Amino acid sequence: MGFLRNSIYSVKRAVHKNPGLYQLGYSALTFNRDRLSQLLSGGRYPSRFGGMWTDRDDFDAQLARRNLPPSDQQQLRDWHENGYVVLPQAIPHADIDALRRRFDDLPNNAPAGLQVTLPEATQGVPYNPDDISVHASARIVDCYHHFPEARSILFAEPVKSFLETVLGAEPLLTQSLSFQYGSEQPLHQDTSFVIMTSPMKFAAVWVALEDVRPGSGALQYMPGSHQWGDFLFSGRFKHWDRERDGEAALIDWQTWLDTEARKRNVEPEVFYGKKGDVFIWHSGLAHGGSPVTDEQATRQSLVGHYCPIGVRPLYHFYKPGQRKVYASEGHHYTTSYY
Ligand SMILES: O=C(O)CCC(=O)C(=O)O
Repeated sequence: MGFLRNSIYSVKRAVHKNPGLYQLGYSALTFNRDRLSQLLSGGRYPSRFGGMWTDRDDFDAQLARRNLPPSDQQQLRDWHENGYVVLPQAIPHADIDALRRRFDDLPNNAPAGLQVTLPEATQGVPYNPDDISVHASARIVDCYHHFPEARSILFAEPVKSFLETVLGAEPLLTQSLSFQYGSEQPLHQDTSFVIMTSPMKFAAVWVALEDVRPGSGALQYMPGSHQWGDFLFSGRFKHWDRERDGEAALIDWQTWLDTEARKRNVEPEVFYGKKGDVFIWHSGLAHGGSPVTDEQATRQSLVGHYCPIGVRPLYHFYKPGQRKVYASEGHHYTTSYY
């Protein structure tokens, strides 16, 4: 498998020198019916990379066709306009306490091979409790693979039902991040780093595992930014690739986000969720972690990223050993780490 992966990376490096060829190969490799149907709909989305039915310019007609109860319709109008929704108290506290007990126990009893990502490392590193500290932006990745308690939360009925509605199919959980402290990650759109075969057709779920306190680095976001159109990496791509685009492209993208926000007078808003509240954002919504000003304040939270079944995370192609889709109690997930 290592040989296959190295070969894939060598081909990728070679075609980086020709972005047109890269784009052609990339499109052929990631071709799927879902993406095709978005392309055939002929420019109905604010992004040239398509999106969900809720992004279409005939959203009102699409909504009317679905015959939903009035409260669901309002929620979907908010999602369409703002790019996020809040599901208050969607997760039972007992489920959260069960997962927190797992986390509390990690320093003594971590699952074999558990991984963490750190901003300075390009890949996951083995879990080490010393890495989990304030300002470290450490994230335990895909804990749902190890802990059924995390799957209960990430597939809680209100969460799964909303995702299924906007994605138009059963959600496939492709990645999770667990935070002990605020991430302090600059405002960004997931589409640059979380790569799916339908680049705009995925969503993220943020679960408050405790009440979010001022100073703990609350989640912040730019309402409506999912409709700002496309920043193109190397003039063609929705996602960033370090080798292809370089670090400087990330600065250009940040500048673009700032400019688009200023044009529309949009300021970041902050989510002070209570334990059990859920914030769901659209793949294109600019969001991040606000600065941590109280170093004693934890901000325990769990994030999941999902695409619809039928779409795939790109790691299924460049990490062929990680293509497996796991079934668990009627839900489906996949992981690039385990
Ligand atoms: O929770 C946060 O502070 C940010 C999380 C985030 O940006 C992400 O998961 O994409």
